[in-house]
Amino acid sequence: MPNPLYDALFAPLATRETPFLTLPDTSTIAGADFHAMCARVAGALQVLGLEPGDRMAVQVEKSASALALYGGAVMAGVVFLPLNTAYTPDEVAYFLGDAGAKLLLADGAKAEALAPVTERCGTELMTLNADGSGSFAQATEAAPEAEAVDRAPGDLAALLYTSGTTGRSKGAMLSQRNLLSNAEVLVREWRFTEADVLLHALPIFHTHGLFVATNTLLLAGGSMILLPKLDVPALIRWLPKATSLMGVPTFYTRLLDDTRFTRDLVGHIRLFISGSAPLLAETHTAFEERTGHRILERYGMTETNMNTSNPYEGERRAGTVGFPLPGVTLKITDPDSGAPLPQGEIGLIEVKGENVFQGYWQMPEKTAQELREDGFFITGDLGRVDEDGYVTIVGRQKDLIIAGGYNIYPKEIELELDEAPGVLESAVIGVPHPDLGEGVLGVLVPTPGATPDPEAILADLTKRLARFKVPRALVVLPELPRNTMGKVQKNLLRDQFKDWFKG
Ligand code: MCA
Ligand code: AMP
Repeated sequence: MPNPLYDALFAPLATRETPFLTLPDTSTIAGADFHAMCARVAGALQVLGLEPGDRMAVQVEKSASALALYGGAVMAGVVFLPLNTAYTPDEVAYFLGDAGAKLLLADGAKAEALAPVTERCGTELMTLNADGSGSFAQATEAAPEAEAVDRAPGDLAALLYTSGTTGRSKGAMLSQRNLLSNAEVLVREWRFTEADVLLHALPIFHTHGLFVATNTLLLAGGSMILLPKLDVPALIRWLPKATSLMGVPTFYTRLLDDTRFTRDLVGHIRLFISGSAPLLAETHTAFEERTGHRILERYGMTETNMNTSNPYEGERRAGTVGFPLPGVTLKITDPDSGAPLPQGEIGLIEVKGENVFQGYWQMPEKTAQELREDGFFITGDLGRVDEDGYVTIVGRQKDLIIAGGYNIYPKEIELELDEAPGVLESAVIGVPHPDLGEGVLGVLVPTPGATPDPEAILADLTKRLARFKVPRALVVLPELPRNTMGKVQKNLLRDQFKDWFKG
């Protein structure tokens, strides 16, 4: 019975006796053993009554068992909904309710705080801890190894939430075909083979660590060294055993900050890839000077997987995101009229291809705003294509901050700040940050006669919002700069506070 994503990515593991995963303690998990873990997850999901098309939300620490949840979901036809481990129970509640998730898998340490939320949402709560224990772990031990169920290429494999400019997150519906077509292209374009060992230190709740990294290595028949998070000393220990690394720009700036990161250390590496946020040209240059390697920068989105990439062979041009990938059509359009612009002009980047998602979960209007009837998706990124065909991202039309590769929508934070005691209104901006690329800064305007207490406001915010979204600092201004239409001029604020996080 066909299940295209399973057949291409996971089925080949079933007979593989060589390691698919290497863990931080140097132990390994053979392909066949990982396949069995996935099959038991699928078996447990079936015993629990989840059917193909049901949504399973997952908020667990990174581990081999956590990765097997993805494989098990693919086998059972269950839609995989991974959640950032930093999300608070309030934030998780929104995703469970919106997606109508049948099951939430969470770390045992968070179960008590999440129980009222899952009860309210009618979602079953089970636990899976990083050490492989928990009620779901027990369920998988008792479960039979299931066979993969039948799936069509257009069936949903995953629902990944992206924050929204209006403050409400939208679930990007990704089909089996969306994921598989992109993995096929990336394996070819980046020359991944079964000889590859990827050093995997990204989170597995986002497209980058979950699909770009994992799907590509699965399809190529390669293996991964699975580290729980970015930890530079661990990276330095493991780099000599790897052939490739994928990271957000912070990975590369932090490595460069360490004197042990040398050309000798990376003699075994064939490819460094960067994405999710702009890689500064100066990082690119410093990296090449230190290691002799040119980082390959690519550009993608949750809604589209990967759209463009610098070439494997040929010039990897600093400050650009390379060419549209095979199968991806990219055009630059006028933000007002939607009409295509002449080559070289700056406009909105639109993309079309098998990689482009199926729309936003239960949001037909939002889908219609961003996904044109002819299949072009309006990315919200501003860019241009130079005469050689290289795409450069020059900015964003969407009001979005990218800190350390995490997307943060100012509106969500402004809505909270506006409610804070003594605050009349607020504006949240991203300004240059030496480690994270952009850092979140909140600007407050007090209600007449009031003196807002930034520390108390931030402490309160932390209860409701994931910490990475909480502004690193709050500043108080008598008023916000506005244009004649009354719109807040965030560009002026960004300029005024551009040095806030510097030195
Ligand atoms: C952690 N903190 C952050 C971030 N990460 N603050 C802002 N932005 C962040 N990205 C805060 C924590 O809340 C905490 O705050 C403090 O920093 C230390 O936390 P810790 O966990 O120790 O941080 P870290 O381990 O140093 O993590 C930084 C990191 C990590 C390595 C940059 O965030 C990371 O792995 N980012 C990758 C994100 C990613 O995979 N993005 C791909 C999205 P406090 O001290 O207040 O408690 S997919 C995508 O964008 C598209 C599809 C694409 O093209 O890939
Ligand atoms: P997300 O919605 O989390 O998938 O983030 C997607 C956004 O990340 C894109 O719309 C871009 O704004 C940004 N992005 C991804 N890769 C790059 C890159 N190489 N350079 C600049 N921005 C990037």
